[in-house]
Amino acid sequence: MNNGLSVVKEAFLAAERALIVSHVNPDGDAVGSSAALAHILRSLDKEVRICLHSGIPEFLAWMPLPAPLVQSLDALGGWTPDMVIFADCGDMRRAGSEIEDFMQGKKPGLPRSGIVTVNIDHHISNPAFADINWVEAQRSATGELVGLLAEDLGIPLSGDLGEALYLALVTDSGNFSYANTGPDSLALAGRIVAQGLDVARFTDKYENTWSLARMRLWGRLLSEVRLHEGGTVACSIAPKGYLDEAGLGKDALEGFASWLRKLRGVRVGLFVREDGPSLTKISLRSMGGVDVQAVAAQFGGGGHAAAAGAELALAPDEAAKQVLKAVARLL
Ligand SMILES: [Mn+2]
Repeated sequence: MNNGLSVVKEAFLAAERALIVSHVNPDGDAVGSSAALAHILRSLDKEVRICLHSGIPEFLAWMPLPAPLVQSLDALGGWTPDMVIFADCGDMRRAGSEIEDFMQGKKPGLPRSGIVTVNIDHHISNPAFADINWVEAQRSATGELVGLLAEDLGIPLSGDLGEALYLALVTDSGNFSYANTGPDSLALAGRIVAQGLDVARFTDKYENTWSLARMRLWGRLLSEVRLHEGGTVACSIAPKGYLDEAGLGKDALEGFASWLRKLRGVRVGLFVREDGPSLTKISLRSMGGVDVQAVAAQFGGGGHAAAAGAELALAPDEAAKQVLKAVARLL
């Protein structure tokens, strides 16, 4: 059941100790929404903790968090929440196996009973897994919902809160360029800027931070892009050795998949990244209404119609072959 903003607002006002969780390998929407929710709850004088199982990636390390960050429920020590909020999690598994255990009442030391769970998200496949669910799939970012919640509570979108929300919006809308960009997301961004966000300073902090090694790695990958299906599918493969040689982590490839959409005539971009032996991450991006979420789902992943991903227990070349076949069937 989808409850909407007002039920979430009541739960926020009633809670005393809130734990915010988001998905593993968090992106700007996950981190921005989590930070923004923490700002909101701090404004309401609640105790807040944030749990991100894989921590904050280096490219988002500059984001100020108004609450302690932990990477596991055990690290909370004796602190027990009375509300757990899922931000930007298409399903409960995305928050990590430990959180899933908690949801199933199987986490030692943290009983499921007596804790209200809240699910705020914009993934179309979200099964409304919490006690209270606010899922709007047409929203560009989870941060868009969080911004509406802040406004409904009368909390100004200024300072660090505005910046966290803006990060969420620009991340999931591709700097307001994807099909999910609409009047609502642009108007919210406008209200954030009207309340003081300096767009150029934000861009300097967030975008203009590349190392020469990263730029050269992208150049190498761009020079190796291959076209398939009569030029409608672009594929790029990043063997782990490329990152190792460049002395870079996988963060350095954040955003690369979306870059493939720039090729004229391409309807689907496939980016294949080798993370380890027989462990490959695939990222799919699409244009013109091709639903790549359906392809990602075939491989146990998920996401949105125009941006989806999955992890495959295969070598990168084999993963690319299988996913390209599934994409071809879709076109
Ligand atoms: Mn999102």
